[in-house]
Amino acid sequence: MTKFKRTTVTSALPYANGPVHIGHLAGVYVPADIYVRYLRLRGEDVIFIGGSDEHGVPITIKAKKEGLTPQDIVDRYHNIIKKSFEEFGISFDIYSRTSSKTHHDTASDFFRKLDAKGEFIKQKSEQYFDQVANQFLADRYITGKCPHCGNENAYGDQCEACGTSLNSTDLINPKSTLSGSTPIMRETEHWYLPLDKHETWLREWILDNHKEWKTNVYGQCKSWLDMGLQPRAVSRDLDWGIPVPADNAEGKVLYVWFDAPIGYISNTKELLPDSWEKWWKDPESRLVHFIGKDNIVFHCIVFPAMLKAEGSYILPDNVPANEFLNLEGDKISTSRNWAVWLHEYLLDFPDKQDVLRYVLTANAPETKDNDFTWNDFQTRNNSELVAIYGNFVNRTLVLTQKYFDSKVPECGELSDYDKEVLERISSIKNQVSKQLDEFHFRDALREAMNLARTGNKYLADTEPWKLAKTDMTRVGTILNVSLQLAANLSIAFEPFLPFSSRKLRGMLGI
Ligand code: B3M
Ligand code: ZN
Repeated sequence: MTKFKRTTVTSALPYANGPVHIGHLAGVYVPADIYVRYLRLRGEDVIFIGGSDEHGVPITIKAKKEGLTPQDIVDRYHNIIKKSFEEFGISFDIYSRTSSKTHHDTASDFFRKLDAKGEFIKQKSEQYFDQVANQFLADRYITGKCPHCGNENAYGDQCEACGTSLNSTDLINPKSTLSGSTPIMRETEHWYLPLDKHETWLREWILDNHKEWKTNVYGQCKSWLDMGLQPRAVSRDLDWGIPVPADNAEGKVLYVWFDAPIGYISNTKELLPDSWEKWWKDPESRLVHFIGKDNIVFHCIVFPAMLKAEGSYILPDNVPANEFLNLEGDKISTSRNWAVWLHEYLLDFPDKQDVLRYVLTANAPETKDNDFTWNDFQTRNNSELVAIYGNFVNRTLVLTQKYFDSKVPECGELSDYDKEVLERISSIKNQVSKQLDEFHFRDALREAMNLARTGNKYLADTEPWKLAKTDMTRVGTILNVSLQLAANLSIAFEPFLPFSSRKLRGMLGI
């Protein structure tokens, strides 16, 4: 943080084709929110940018299935997602959407600038075309027999039966899902970002200069770079998205992965119309992207190449991507409806945001895929949140009420033990900070919980309820120390458990 004046924190823009689930939360939004709240607590200049990703093929497929327009679909899910994030305490400074005018303009201008600078190449290729529906077919719009396992209903991009990634041309007996007809091959032309041209500086920038990135992120980048980068198409033949702002581009839109990351910029513009540039262009500004592991290549390689090609932007300083969260031993899946959906959780547990935030952080998939189970949820609630944190706060407040009528008692002479406990406060604070600076959220949370553990042990060791008969001065000192500890708990936990912290500050009158 030291060498930077301000930090722009982004979290992946969720596709507005379904609600948000615990996998998204654990991987992206909870850690991003913790980090932002932590920076705010430290008095850093920070903005937290979010929004919905409203383009891409899955949205058009969902719309067709329901007999609605893509706009209907994104309106529905954007609103659900936005509301559930708000209720869950994800403290975005802005949550906008890529169908906004600002975004369409910003992404179009970005494309135009790269085009004018000669940063694209145009290439012809053959693609499946549906003659009945009269349109080119995205891979998802084609089904056929999987060449690996024989599943008759494999998609053009993936066979869900055997998990293999496919190209639509791999499918045996391909059929268009739009009309059921057999598609033909037809020539089309697209704009490509020649990533191969960027390989040299990308290698140096990541492999030499960002060795501090998480090993999962660094490793994935290295393997992409070692395989050698290829030009990537930035346009598609599709009728939903941002029209390609160039000549001879009829029926073509910007590829969703070209426009979506520009959404971070558009949303900053919408938040700060007059000063957005300094957050994105001043070398003293720092950019941090929170994402899931499936988005690493786009944020560490493709988007930086776009920013570099444009020429006036800073590059991300860190991309602390997480691995995946499973649910009860099984992969979370929107299509199989195997997920805990945030908006449904909030209906079932309207005032238990912090419990889920706690469990998802304590069990975050930081270095490997992890599993969410309701059993673990219950255990962590009962034996950690209630038995450690809740118990300490409760005992401290009840004793203060009982013996001092809820007034903060005076602090008498401090014993060595008292001093040791007070020192623990600042050493734990440093530990939490250090872990958060390094994006180790689980360890940071564990440290914060150690403060509550310290408090419980302190009360158990000093037994103020026994001293109440003989030495009220000493009881006052113990409770004074305990109250200081509780006050600091509300700070240490603020990034993680913001609802409980606010409540605790209210109870303590701070
Ligand atoms: N919507 C993919 C995802 O939600 C994509 C992220 C865009 S971030 C610019 O996983
Ligand atoms: Zn298969």
